[in-house]
Amino acid sequence: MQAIVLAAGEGTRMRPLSGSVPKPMLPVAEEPLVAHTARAAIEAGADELVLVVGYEADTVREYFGEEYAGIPVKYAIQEEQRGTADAVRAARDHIDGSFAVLNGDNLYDTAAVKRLLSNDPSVGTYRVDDPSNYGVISTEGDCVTGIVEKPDDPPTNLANTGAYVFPEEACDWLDVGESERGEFEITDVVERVISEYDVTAVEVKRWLDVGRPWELLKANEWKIAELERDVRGDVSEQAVLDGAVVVEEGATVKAGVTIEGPALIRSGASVGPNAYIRGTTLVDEEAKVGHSVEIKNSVLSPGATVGHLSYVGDSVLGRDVNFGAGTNVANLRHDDADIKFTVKGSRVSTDRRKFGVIAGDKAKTGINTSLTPGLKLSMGATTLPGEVVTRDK
Ligand code: TTP
Repeated sequence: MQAIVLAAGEGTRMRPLSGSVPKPMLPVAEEPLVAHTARAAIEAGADELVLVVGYEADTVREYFGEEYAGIPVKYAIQEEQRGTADAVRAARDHIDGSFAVLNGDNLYDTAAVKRLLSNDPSVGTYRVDDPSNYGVISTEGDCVTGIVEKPDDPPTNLANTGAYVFPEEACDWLDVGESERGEFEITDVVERVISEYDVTAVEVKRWLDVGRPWELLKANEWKIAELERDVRGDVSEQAVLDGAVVVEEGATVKAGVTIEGPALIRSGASVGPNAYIRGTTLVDEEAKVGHSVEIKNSVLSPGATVGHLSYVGDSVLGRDVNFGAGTNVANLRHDDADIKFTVKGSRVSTDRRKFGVIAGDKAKTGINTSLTPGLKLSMGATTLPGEVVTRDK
C-alpha cells in the first residue's frame, strides 16, 4: 500500500526553529521528524512513499531521494498550504489502490500504523483527557460513525491522529468545499468515506503531534529513549558512558566527560573535557560542548556550540547557535508553575515544570549571559556579556 505523508508545511508555530529548516526536517534523534513518520509507515508494510512537499521542498527531496529504506519515493508539490485535503489532492495522480495518509509532523507507534494498514479503510484514534481541542472521532464498537472538529461537547475522548487508510474511490472525493477557516479539510473526506464504507477505528497507543518547540523536545525524548547503546566514536578512556549512549563514528568524547544515557552524540560532534550530559540529549553533527559544561534533556542542532562553564537544560538550540562561556539557562520557576512560551504572539503553557530556552539558528550569547525559563531567542539574536535576559529577543 502507498503511504502519502503530508510534509508541505512551514510550521509557523515552531518558529524560530523552523526559520531556515522546515519543521518536518527538524532533528529528532538521528533523523528528521518526517523520517520517523515515513519509517513507521515502511515498517508497517507501506511499499511506496508519496511525500507532499511545499515549503523548502528541496530540503525534503535531498534527504529522501528517489528511494528510502528500500522503497520508492515520489513527490507531490503543494505550492500553497490550503489544507490537508488539498495536500492529498496534490498527490492524486500518484495514487493507485487503497492508500494511507499520515501527518508528516506526527509520531505514531509502528504497531498502530501496522493495524491501520491492515484494516482498510481505517482512522487512527488516540485517547486524550480533554478532546475539545482536537478533531474527535465517534465510534460504535470498532466502527467509526462520525468526526467533528474541536467540539464544545465531545462525544468521545478519541482524538483524530491524522492517520487514515482510504479506498481508491476517495480520490474522487478530495474536491471538498472550503471550511470556515478557509481550508480544504481532510475531515470532510473522512465524513464521505464513513458514509460509504465501514471504517475501522484503530487506537494508536502512542502519538505525538509536533507543532510547537517543546513538542520537538518531547519527540526527542521519545526517539532518543529508543536507542540502544552503540559507541563507535573516539571516546577517552577517562570518560564515563552510562547506559544507552550512542557515540557515532567521527564524534569525540574527551577526558573527564560523564554521559548518562539515553543520549546521542552524532558524527563530527565534540564533547568535553569534563562535561556532563544527562537526560535525553541530542548533540547533533558538528555541535560542540565545551569544558565543564552541563547539558540536560536538550537538543543541540548541527553546528551549535556551548562554551565552557555553561549550563543548558530542557532547551533546543538551533543550527550554529553559539552560547558564550558561562551562559546559564534557568529551566525552573521559583513558584514551580508550568512554564509559558510565546507562540505566534500568544503566551501558552508548555505544560512543563522544566523548560529552558529555544534559540533560533545562529543566535549568540555573550559570556555570563543568564536566560530565564521559557525564553525565545530569534534567529541571529545576540546578548551582551553579563546580560540577564527576561524577555524574548
Ligand atoms: P499543520 O500543523 O496544521 O500545519 P504546519 O505543519 O504548517 O504548522 P503551523 O500550523 O505551525 O504553521 O499541518 C498538519 C500536517 O499537515 C503537517 O504535517 C503539514 C501538513 N499540511 C500540508 O502538507 N499541507 C497543508 O495545506 C496543511 C494545512 C498541512
